[in-house]
Amino acid sequence: MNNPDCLFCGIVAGEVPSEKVAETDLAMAFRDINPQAPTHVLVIPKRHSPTLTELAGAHPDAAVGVLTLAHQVATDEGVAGGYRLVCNNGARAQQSVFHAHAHVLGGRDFAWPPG
Ligand code: DGP
Repeated sequence: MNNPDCLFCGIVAGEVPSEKVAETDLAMAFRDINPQAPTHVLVIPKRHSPTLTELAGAHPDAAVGVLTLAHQVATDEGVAGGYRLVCNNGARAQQSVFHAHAHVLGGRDFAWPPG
């Protein structure tokens, strides 16, 4: 479940400090270290999977757990009326931490298309 070489597994284990905002049995949410909006929270599965593709294939319950907690975070942060959920899936999509995660971004207007 835990990958000793993974930064976000270290956050799940409490070995790496983070500003946790919520958790369930399947997922954990904490503030991004480099926020891109007034609300910028990362939602991750507690179980290690490098990408959302692999998580959804191997552990769909955990993928649903990430989505469910993301909406709960948006509600708790007061941005549920309009927020962006970003999943950078793979290096070509600029994923930089290879433990699956979703970004919950809110509190400002967003442009489309994304860069
Ligand atoms: P991505 O590019 O989609 O893989 O996003 C990874 C995000 O993780 C990025 O927005 C910055 C954030 N991040 C990286 N290291 C840390 C850390 O140690 N703590 C926290 N809270 N966030 C981190």
